[in-house]
Amino acid sequence: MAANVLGDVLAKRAFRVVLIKPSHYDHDGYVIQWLRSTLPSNSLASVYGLIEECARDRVLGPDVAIEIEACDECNTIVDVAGAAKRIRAAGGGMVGLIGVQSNQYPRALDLGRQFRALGVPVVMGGFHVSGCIAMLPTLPPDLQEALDLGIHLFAGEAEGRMTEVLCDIAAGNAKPIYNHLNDLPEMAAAVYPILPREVVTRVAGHYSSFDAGRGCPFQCSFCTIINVQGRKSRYRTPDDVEAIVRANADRNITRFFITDDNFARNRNWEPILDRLIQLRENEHFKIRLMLQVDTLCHRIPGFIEKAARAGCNAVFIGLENINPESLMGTKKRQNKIWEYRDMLLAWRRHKVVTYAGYILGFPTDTPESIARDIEIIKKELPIDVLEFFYLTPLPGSEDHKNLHSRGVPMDPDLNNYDLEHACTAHPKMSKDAWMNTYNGAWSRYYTDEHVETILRRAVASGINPKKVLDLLIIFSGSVRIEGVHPLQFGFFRRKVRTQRRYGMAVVNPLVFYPWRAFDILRAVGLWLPLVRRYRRIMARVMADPAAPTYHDEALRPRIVDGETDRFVEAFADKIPHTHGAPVRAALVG
Ligand code: B12
Ligand code: SF4
Repeated sequence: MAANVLGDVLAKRAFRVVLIKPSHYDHDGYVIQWLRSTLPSNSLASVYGLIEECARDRVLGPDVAIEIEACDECNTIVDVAGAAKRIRAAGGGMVGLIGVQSNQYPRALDLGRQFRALGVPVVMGGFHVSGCIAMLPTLPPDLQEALDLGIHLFAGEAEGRMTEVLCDIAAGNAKPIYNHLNDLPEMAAAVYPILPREVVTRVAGHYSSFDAGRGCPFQCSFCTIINVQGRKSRYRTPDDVEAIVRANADRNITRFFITDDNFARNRNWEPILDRLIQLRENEHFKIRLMLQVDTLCHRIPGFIEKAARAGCNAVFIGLENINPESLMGTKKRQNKIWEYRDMLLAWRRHKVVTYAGYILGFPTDTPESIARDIEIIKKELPIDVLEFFYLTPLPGSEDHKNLHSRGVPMDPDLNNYDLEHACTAHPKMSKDAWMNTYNGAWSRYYTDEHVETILRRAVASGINPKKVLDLLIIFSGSVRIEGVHPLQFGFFRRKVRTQRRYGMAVVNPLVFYPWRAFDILRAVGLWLPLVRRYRRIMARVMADPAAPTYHDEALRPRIVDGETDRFVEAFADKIPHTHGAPVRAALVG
């Protein structure tokens, strides 16, 4: 773990805060962790920044130095006994379990249990705690279990509230639950996320993160965010964003994942991008950005152009589904499928790689309709990376609340709420059919033929094909080889024999290590041929003199000479009559 001792050497006492962002368990009960992870944890950076502020302000008294250490369990093995020893050696402190999602809750509880057994105070926060407390009428048994272990729960956002928590823990009179859900902090001038360089460099590509805003105006029923962070846009100022970039640049970090769920709806997007453009173009900061946006972002004048000038080279788009019926059913009314291609082409014109999320298991979905839709996407939409998720009733969402209040059975194992498992029954697909459809979706999209098409489209659009190739390798192999979603992927999987899920037996070393050796060889034996195959495809594309002029249906603007594209025609009878929607007669007539 990286230690950042902020205490003044003259301080007489120390209070050590150990921040851990827990991971979750695989099917064998081992923690999903890697030598290097691929995405940074913004929750960890946010809480680190807040504790650092408390340390600077000496909130526990002028003679108490607050020491902080932080780790993301996705890329670091947690040494529970060692951390407890360091807290004792400091003379006191606490463990913070940070940004705990529902799927990470069982792992967080296991870590909490071990620290509590060693007498260390533990506080847990994040979306599971906040989502459950925000949406459920009573405390669910899993949260009660944490309270019974003496773990303190924090619901809501911690900006401006961390001093209270630290002081209460230090005084030994912390509350069981801190609930700030009805009191969302302003983000202007709020303390910003930051991490020491040695924590950031455990993420491949040395990406750091910050949220330029919170809250989203839309109302998707599967979403937890609106019920925890609200529907009103709260945002940081350009000055704060500049300060974040400068603080990171001082640590030689200039790549950022801006974690706003929908940066296009951040009311301050333009001044923020203008400031980043200024830093890049006038002061030559080598800023690189990944953004999350909605499918209507191309309608905002200047948005895509400014995002690209500010350094955005990759964008996550919540496509979710191409069937308008499914989108309406989950209140995702803002997704207009007839605009998808224009939006994707607009990003391509600025050489930005597009990732699109696709949710499987809407009530009208069947294995056949999903197979058909994926084929339509491959042919008609110029997406680079497509990633699949199960429609999941995440605690904190309206879907979860409704199922809970109607007593509909849901998977009792929270570890499965990772959008990679079927957590409740589907009206048209059995659990097995849904699972096969999910696994089949990856194979159906990432065929060698389509990988070649994506690479050809990249070359024709001037997008760096090497970057696209690396992504295609990861997204194609992650689920099929490592058994984890690409958003949880990292480089070189680690499995610690002794860190197994609570209640599962620790395997004898004579059995574990040969099994693990076989496990590693199996993965290498699957990755190598995949990498070689994709590189051969790339070599073929690059050697083709016609590659720069490649053209296909997906690269064709939506309306040419008054003719509408076939993508929209396929769903003509399902498109609702909303403002701007193509009229059915015009499509099929
Ligand atoms: C960035 C992000 C990621 C990143 C990084 C993870 C991270 N948490 O930083 C990546 C891409 C890795 C990721 C992946 C996944 N994510 Co994600 N992610 C987000 C996102 C968009 C932003 C997180 C963030 O930075 N929020 C801002 C911070 C400041 O808020 P916060 O985490 O709640 O922390 C505040 C408080 O909770 C509190 N707090 C938190 N911890 C603690 C601890 C203590 C001691 C105290 C006092 C206070 C405290 O203080 C913080 C500051 O105010 C959120 C949505 C959102 N708007 O938050 C989804 C979200 C957290 N993710 C979600 C999910 C489901 C996933 C995945 C499982 C799904 C998937 N396959 O994509 C994977 C899991 C993989 C993994 N190993 O993490 C869900 C979780 C819902 C739930 N009930 O579990 C969310 C809410 C989005 C959604 N779909 O609804 N995610
Ligand atoms: S657009 Fe995204 S963040 Fe906004 S409500 Fe829908 S799922 Fe949630």
